[in-house]
Amino acid sequence: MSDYLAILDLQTLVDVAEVKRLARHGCLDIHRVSWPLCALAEDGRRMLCCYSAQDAEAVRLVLRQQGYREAAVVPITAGSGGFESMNRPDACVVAEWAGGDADGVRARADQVEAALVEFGNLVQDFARRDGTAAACLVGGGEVDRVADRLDAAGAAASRVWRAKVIDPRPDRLFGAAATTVAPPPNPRAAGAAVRAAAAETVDAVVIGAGMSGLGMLERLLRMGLSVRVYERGADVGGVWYWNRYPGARVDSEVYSYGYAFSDALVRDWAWQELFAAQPDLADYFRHVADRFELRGHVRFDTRVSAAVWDEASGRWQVETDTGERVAARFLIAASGSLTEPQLPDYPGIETFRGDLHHTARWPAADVELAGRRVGVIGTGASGVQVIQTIAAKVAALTVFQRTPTYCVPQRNRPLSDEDRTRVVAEWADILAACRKSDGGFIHVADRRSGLAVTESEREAKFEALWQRPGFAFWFSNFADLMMSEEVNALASDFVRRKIRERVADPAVAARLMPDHPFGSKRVPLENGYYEVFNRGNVRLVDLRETPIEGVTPTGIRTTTESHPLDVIVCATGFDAGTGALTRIHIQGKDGTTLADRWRNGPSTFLGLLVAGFPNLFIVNGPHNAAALCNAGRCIEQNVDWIARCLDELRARGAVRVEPTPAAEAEWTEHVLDVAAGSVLGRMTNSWFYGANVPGKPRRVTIYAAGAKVYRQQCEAVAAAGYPGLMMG
Ligand code: NA7
Repeated sequence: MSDYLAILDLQTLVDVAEVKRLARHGCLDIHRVSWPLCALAEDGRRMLCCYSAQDAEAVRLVLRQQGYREAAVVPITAGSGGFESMNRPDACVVAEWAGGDADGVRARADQVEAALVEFGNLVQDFARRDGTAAACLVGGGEVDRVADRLDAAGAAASRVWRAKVIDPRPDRLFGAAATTVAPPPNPRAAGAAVRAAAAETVDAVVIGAGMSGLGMLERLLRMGLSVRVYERGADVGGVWYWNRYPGARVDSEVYSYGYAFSDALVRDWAWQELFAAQPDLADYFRHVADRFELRGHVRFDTRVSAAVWDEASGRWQVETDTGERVAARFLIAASGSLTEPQLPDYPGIETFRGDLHHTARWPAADVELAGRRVGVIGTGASGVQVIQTIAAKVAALTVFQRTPTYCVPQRNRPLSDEDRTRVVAEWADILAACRKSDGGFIHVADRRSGLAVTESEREAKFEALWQRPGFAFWFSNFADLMMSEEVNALASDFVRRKIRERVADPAVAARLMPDHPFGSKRVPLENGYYEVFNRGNVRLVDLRETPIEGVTPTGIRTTTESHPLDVIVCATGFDAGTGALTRIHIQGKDGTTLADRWRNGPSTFLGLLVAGFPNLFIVNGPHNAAALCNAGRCIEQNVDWIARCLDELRARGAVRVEPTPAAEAEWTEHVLDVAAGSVLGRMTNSWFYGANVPGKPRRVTIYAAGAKVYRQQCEAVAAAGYPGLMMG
């Protein structure tokens, strides 16, 4: 790795939050560029950025994808200890020299140092590799005086300006976010993560302001608790803040998806489509935050970097990447199950010269696709939505498919006033249906076995479900669809026949037909997906026949061919279930981190609590039903359960809750058994099992018995007085 410098002339005003946002852009991970230092001009119009990267081209690609197309990238030497050893004040004066000066070489750097020595704090002299001075940061002094001293020394700078010094990296403790499971840090050494007790104390810290975080916040405020929420994004919405890719939309009938805690909200919010698109969902969450006055409790652009349980005070000591510290009795992880994007690690990916984006880090300013050659890697729910949305706009679309998926028709449509009136009138019935559904959707399973009917009845049932919108085919199907291999095989065959009917070229149709059990991987909903492959500008590349060998500066190379591309879209999924939690240094009572505890896979009690981590609740994480559910309903149930558990503590005069190791072991074993006994156990090559993340242990992360059974389990624990939990 080498060090590089770029000085950016900013067209729009930039502030610290914007720098932090830029630092989270997925292109830094993709091109393996570390951005350890930024000096931002006080007027927000200029920025000096230092990078460590493989080569200057990688830095240029990052800058291009962040919207800075013209920036010059200069190789520099960053001092003997590199950026880490630098003495960083909060503010500095930047002096910069344009162009090289062959004669100046070493002398110039010496002159600069001599001129500035009086200021006592020459932070860094960024010499070009050819020896000429490029820029320097001066920790003390005023702009005019620095400029005068340089003039007097014969080393006049082309510009001198005052700046704030920022470490843009999102995670101070472990460096740039890893794209694979982070190796567990040494708990003792990392115990220094939270260096001093926090000055401020709140009842609860909530991590994340997505659907779970806002729902939890609203509930805790109603209970009279003081709450601080930390959110990595610049606004509320979670999944709907980050997943801005073309065609992103919800797979739940949207009226059954929103919050149910306020009848007035249900009555007033006018959804426009049966399956709302991302911009409408983002609007909805902004509306909720404003209407229920939640924003004031949220710190945006702030990532929780560490939370350490302090046994003496019985509190979590929480630290953020902005250096904020707060102590909290309860730590509630509302960090989501599908949060950490997973990028492919094909050799050469960092050399690609076009635009390369992960669906979950799509830039706010839309990416130019019209008339360009686009490659999409991945055909899960996100890939299917992108592909069907952009196929008609781009010059050429190449779909790189590793595993075909069973897609069922979404049958989206606009909602009318009449629809909305009906939803309000039938609201109680809608919620009741969701409670009966295995997925928390309005789709409730047929109570019959698929083998208890005649072949023609079964076929008629499959066809009727196929014609209905949403997940009817999955969740209103025969009761044993996911448990009986035979019934599942019949349903799988039905969907394969549908694919064959819709794709003109039989060879392409064959490649699009999955051979794993229906529902053992997440089923995408589609609107015209299969017809895309009948278009002249679309090509399907089956990676099982011709794997990708690598990415080149101009495209993707498989074992047989080079595919020239202008844009690569990685719809390659997430480090699901555990990824968001293991990337935070969450340290329990014996000094062990959660990442360490889950080294061999997650282990939880009800997917909500973890032994050894007192007062930590997980709203949407591994081993609870929320990850594979109509999220609104499952999240709401978990929020409710956690809130009632806190009420119970209050009623008992207790301040601490933690599951026993035995209760945790029992629940975890149950989760593994259920998965093994269902058709899921026959297809462990999915994110349900962590298979999409190299090095991640293969252990099921979802609760395969579904939302209805999960609710019953949680209710049984509450009704029995919380056996398995230690309260004190
Ligand atoms: P998914 O469902 O995890 O899909 C990811 C897709 O990307 C899937 O087709 C993967 O193939 C493919 N993939 C992943 N890594 C690679 C590499 N290295 N090379 C080629 N193909 C790859 O993620 P989504 O974002 O679509 O959906 C996630 C959830 O978001 C979804 O379930 C909804 O709940 C919303 P594979 O199947 O692993 O062979």
